[in-house]
Amino acid sequence: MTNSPKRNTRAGFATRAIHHAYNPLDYHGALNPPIFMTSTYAFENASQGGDRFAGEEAGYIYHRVGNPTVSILEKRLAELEGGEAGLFTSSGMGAITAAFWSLLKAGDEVIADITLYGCTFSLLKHHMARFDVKAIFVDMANLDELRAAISDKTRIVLCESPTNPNMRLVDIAAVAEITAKTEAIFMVDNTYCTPYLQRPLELGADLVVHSATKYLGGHGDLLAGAAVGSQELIDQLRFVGIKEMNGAMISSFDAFLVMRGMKTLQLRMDRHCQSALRLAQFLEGHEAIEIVYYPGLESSPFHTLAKKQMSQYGGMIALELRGGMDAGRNLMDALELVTSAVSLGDAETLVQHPASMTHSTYEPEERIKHGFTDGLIRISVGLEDYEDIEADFAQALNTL
Ligand code: 3LM
Repeated sequence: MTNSPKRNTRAGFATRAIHHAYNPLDYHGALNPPIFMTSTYAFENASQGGDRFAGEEAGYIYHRVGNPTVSILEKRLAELEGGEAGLFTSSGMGAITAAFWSLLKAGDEVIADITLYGCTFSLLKHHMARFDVKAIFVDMANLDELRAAISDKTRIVLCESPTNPNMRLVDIAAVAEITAKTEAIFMVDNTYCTPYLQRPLELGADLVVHSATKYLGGHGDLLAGAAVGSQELIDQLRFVGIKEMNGAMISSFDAFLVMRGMKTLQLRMDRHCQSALRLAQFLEGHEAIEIVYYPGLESSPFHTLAKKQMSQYGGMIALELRGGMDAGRNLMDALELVTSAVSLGDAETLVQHPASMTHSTYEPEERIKHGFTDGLIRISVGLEDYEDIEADFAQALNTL
């Protein structure tokens, strides 16, 4: 697998997203990487097999530990995130649990921001506790809360930015400065941004995780996850978390689909961001709407931070209607083009109600404590003609 310097180094983002870590001439000229559909790999002889298992010789052994199609994708994402090594998994939760299983032991503590994707929250709050790993939730917009919570038991500090579902931002460089003085690994879920909008490793984070189901795949047709970090960290995730604990290896077919999606990542993200900014501005001016949460709006308390750490403001919007939860559900039902569905980052504009869907893992009083209300509606702005998206929201809002 040649990573030809002529083709790949110091090229722009889109060029690397299309070419990095693959040279067609290494594979019979095939423009696209072959999909290696194999669970196991033949050894030349017994000693070679033994050497591979012992890590004394490079080479593939078994799909759960590595596959040539997946390797190309892993190198490509690592390159785009600015990390040494990458790992792809069968889902975003597969990547997050691979990190937890690999890095945590009984007695450790994880400090997480108050707002997280619902299943990540539940994993920390309910399930890690069963293994004597304590989760401490702090408002990471308040760095003093973080400083006060960190101790020698802190093994992982975790945040999303922007947060799912309420679009709060965490100052990644500021958190990294604090965690750098400790033994803790600072892990950022970069699903909402992708490396095109934000590169947490360059801001000082140690580990980036993704739900590649979302913008990286980009077409709502697969489930995948990823992690990027130092070779040492990624080796731990691969050889402990994936190989011996959760087994959440991505299929080579899904790896091919993610690679196909990533070829248009920059184009798609530009469009998601442009349409989301316009829609947020339109929604903010509408009389039925109480508040719009979007870091691109001048009114957002996170606008200055967004300009500092993101190159654009992303494709996700959250809002509260004046009529609260009932109005939110009525809005969802009145939309005609826009689809009611969870997930995000697809070509289709999607709308969902976090309190009863993605974030129903929080108790009602927890949702308030963790920064979002039962009336919140989340929009994943798609790639349709902007005018059609706005027209659908306009007609649906007018029915309220
Ligand atoms: C959702 N989110 O609609 P998978 N990290 C973040 C995420 O948003 C997600 C994951 C990790 C949604 C999925 S809800 C049933 C649908 C920031 C997923 C987990 O395992 O690939 O789904 O990633 O917000």
